Amino acid sequence: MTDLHTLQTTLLSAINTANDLTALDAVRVEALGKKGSVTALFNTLGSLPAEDRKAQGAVFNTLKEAITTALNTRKETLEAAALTAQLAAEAVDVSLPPLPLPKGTLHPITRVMEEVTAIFARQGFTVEVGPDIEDDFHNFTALNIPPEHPARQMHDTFYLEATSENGASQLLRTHTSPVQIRTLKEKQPPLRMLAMGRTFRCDSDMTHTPMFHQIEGLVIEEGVHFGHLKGTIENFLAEFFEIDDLKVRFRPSFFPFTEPSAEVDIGCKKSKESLQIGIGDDWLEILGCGMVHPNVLKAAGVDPATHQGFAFGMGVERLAMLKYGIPDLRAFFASDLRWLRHYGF
Ligand code: 2NM
Repeated sequence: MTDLHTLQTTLLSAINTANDLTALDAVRVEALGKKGSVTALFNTLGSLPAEDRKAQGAVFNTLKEAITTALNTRKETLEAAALTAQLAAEAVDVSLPPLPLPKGTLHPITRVMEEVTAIFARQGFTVEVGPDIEDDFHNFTALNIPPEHPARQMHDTFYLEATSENGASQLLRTHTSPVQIRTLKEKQPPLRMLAMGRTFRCDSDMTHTPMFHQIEGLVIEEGVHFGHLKGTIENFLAEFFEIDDLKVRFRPSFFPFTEPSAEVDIGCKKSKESLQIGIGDDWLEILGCGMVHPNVLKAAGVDPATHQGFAFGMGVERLAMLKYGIPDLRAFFASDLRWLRHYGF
């Protein structure tokens, strides 16, 4: 009996200290396998007197059941621990992007806006922002485009159905100039700023998309004159197109918000197949500019008697097409991955 008790204690201890399922199964085979220690006990029954067999068999069965129960309990514990460990090891954060990480690129529009920002930042310009949804005052009236002015029709404005709190009609800004008005109202001159971003005009064909991008600049400083405007623009274009002796031409023009106004061309060579910037005797229109109209300064709370300034504006898609040789405007917004990978940076 003492032997049986020792055997049970030894086996139970081995079961409860088995650290994994393999070790536990080894204990099971040691006890209950064909040549196991508990199996061996049952093999002794045959040699016992018939009247003792039943009682002794019951004792062995009790032992076997105790061992079997302990094996099953330990097995469940080890399996649960193994599952917990496996779940922890295989944990996946489904919010992460797939690996290997797909490589993204900068859209050419973003690239141009960053390049222009870098060039003007060296001259002390800041970048200012304003809303895409504007009111009539900031988009038109303050820019010397009063109601019934023909320039309003030129802009093919998208009007919203809702009106703003003061009853004024809301619209999608047709240029980034309202950002200049808002900035001037808030900050005191001297001011050197850029506004850039989305603009909207109800126009869609080979060379127009209803949403496009503009970059505009404004400098308001005492004593600023057209010479500063010319120098700023010439320097910018040479830097942007990376051509030191780029030919630049100013042509008289008209904008309601500037007086005098000019359109600026750069020297190029046009042929049927291609366009080369920096060589040749042809001209390519690239931006508009001028001295800010006194009415615009007044509308923004600046006294035209003490301050003047210049402003300029250009289309981002056009700059990108010229600098990077992108032929088709409408591809900019088609979200074609092959195009984005080809022209992205
Ligand atoms: C252009 C051409 C000429 C311009 C004017 C202003 C403001 F708000 F200061 F009056 N911002 N941008 C301007 C002037 C824009 O784009 C072709």
